[in-house]
Amino acid sequence: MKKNTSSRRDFIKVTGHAGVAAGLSMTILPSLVKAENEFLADSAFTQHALPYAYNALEPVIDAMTMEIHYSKHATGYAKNLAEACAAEKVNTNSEKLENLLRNISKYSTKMRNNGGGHYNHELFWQCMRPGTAAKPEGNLAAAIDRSFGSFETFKTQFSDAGKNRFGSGWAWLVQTPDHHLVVTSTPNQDNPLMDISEVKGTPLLGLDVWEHAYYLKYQNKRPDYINNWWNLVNWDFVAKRMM
Ligand code: MN3
Repeated sequence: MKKNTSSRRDFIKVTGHAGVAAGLSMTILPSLVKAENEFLADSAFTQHALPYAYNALEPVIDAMTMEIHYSKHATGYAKNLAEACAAEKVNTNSEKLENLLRNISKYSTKMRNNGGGHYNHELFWQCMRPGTAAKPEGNLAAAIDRSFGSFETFKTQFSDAGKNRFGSGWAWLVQTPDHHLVVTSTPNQDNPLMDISEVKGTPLLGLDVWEHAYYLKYQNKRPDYINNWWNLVNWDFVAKRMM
């Protein structure tokens, strides 16, 4: 594995589709640069390159965890999604992944687990960025205040959703169809786009609370992982996803 220590600016000079192959963090799709809110506009069914190096999120998330998470777990979801699409006659050139997820009850469990797994991880990588802790600004900050009362109240609700998810799953900040923001959590690789989800809407921010996301560094201490994870949130990306 080639180590990459260049800055984000250097990453975005290099474009291409090399992210389809596991373990390549040197490149980023042009679509990710131009409009992050349309992060799945191109080749939504394939795995894109990480927008930063495996070690870029240290010390919050260690390089080994990122490498295994991206190149084994997430790559596996993308591969199994491709198999499910082939078996269930989904044309990945014309079908929209979001649309498939909105109708997931019509497909197999393999499609649900891996379509969700692939989408959730592609979103998750973009929801994080190297650097120092930040807070939401502008419209997103105002929407959070309107929906939750304060940023701190939102943070507590979201953290609790992650801490209290029994077993494996995700915590989400969701924009509902009537444009409210809500916090929810889903089991396994489900997400709020899915028609089987209790709370439905557009996932703006997702947090992976599967043990594979934190166990090497945090072991059983999921709350510590969640508390530290706030330092990584890419609020600009989250804000751009609001409709
Ligand atoms: Mn994961």
